[in-house]
Amino acid sequence: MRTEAALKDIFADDFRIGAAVNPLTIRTQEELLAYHFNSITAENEMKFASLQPEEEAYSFDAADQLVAFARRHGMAMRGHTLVWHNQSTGWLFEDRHGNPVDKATLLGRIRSHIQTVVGRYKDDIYAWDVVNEVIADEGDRMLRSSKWLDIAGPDFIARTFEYAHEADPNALLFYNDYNESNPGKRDKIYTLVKSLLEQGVPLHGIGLQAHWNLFDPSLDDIRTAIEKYASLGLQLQLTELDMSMFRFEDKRTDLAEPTEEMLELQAERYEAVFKLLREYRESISSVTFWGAADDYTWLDDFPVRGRKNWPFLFDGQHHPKPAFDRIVKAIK
Ligand code: HAH
Repeated sequence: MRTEAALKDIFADDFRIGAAVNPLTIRTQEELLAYHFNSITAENEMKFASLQPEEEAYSFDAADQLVAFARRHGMAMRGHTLVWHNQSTGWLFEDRHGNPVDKATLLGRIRSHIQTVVGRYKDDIYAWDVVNEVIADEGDRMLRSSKWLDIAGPDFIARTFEYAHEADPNALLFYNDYNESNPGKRDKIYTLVKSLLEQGVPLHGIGLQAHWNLFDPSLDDIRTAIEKYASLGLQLQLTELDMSMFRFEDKRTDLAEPTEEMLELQAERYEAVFKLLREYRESISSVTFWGAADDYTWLDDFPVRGRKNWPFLFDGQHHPKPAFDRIVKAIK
């Protein structure tokens, strides 16, 4: 039996508390998820390659299981993601001879995909990450190079939002990206979204992935990013929050457990972050972690092979960590 307060209750007046899940974790973490969280996102199961691995041969089994889990527990569900340069499939960009398709064919295929997928989950999914990670990380260049950009030009972004809106006029549509608090990338994300809004594109929110670590980004940079995005009059969601124990450049692989010092730093950092997020509760409608507890995270083995990570508020046994206790103490 759990005695700690539930995250979803602590933040009930502020924002939803979500977790990314998969068919394994809805079994292994069911009790934790049901107790603390009131929203889920499919970690991989609604990406293009998972849903339509071959043309017109959809596989909905795994995604449907997650949707059923959300229903059973009365949770909200976010959709992730419709257009992304990764976890897509070769066939989408090619004709049957392996040559690149033209722009009309590519847009026709994504429109049909969106009609099918967004249409199918209309009653269950209230918000979609429509376009994921199209901004370039480095330099002045705005859009990252991709097959999308090569074939369709920058238009694919606006068209994809229009198709999603057409498929479900009630869904909230998000642009989602990482390194969102980095000043250079922040300004590019802002500029892209602003120009989409000026073109009348149906876009309702910005997803800040928030793959952060103990040291970066600074609280000041997070705050400035939130204020800048919120100034567009959109709602914001943290869509993939985790707090890695390691700096991005850190390659160490010697730890079997987090040190006391790491757990303490992580507690301070989570406390400060959630205090800050609460200041912006008028703009932030949901905070989703990219997982739920330290027994499973995409950061195990990424980006450093053979290294475990402990980025969440709950440990490998699903017990509250120091970071959880600090948040509760700071908020109530
Ligand atoms: C996110 N990318 C993706 O949005 C999510 O779908 C995936 O499961 C994990 C992380 C973040 C990212 C990346 O994939 C590679 C390098 C940097 C950041």
